[in-house]
Amino acid sequence: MEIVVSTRNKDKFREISRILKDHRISPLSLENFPRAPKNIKEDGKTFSENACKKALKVAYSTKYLTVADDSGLEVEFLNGAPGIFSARFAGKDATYNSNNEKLLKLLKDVPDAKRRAKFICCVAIADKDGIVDIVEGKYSGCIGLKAKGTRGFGYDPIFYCPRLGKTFAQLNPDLKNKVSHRAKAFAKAKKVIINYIKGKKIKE
Ligand code: ITT
Repeated sequence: MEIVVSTRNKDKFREISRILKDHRISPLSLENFPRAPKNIKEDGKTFSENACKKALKVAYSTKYLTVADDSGLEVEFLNGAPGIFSARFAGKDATYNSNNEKLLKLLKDVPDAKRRAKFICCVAIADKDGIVDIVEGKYSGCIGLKAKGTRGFGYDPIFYCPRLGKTFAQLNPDLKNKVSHRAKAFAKAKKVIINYIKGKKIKE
């Protein structure tokens, strides 16, 4: 079954499509739907509200089963910031680099024990009639002292996983896609999608 992945972020699309892909699911990008809504305003107060908005708008417009991921990084020392503002932490024209620099600056001289952080990924699954389900995945680690590694995207170079002894940007992409917040959330989303497909077949 073809499903739409409602994201304009190519890095997220690459990870999501790799995690979701199997013989039953073909992920389609928004590039296949030129009339799908652009610049969906992320004005929710939670990851879940934003994920639902991104999934519903695209599902209504395309009529396809749609998944949307709203994700970000919560830093304990900053009381959960940047959180839902992760993409634009350093301002309206933020880049991955400027976000990372801002975060490292805010944590300058903060000792290791207080640099705990977690990635959150909330996934909303919707069809043309509304939300089908909402699932979430988390991954805990800490913010390193400087950027390391060239893989991944976003905050990956400064997100250190003590269990793996590496930043997310130093991981082989296949490993990140097995263990990350996104991997956990989309493993749950995959079950929801497969049940949805089975339910549809029974009705037909
Ligand atoms: P869409 O809304 O179009 O999906 P976006 O990039 O704006 O694209 P979000 O609002 O969900 O998506 O913001 C997610 C931000 O959180 C992303 O831009 C990164 O800065 C950060 N982020 C999320 N997952 C990440 C990951 O696996 N590694 C590093 N940074 C991540």
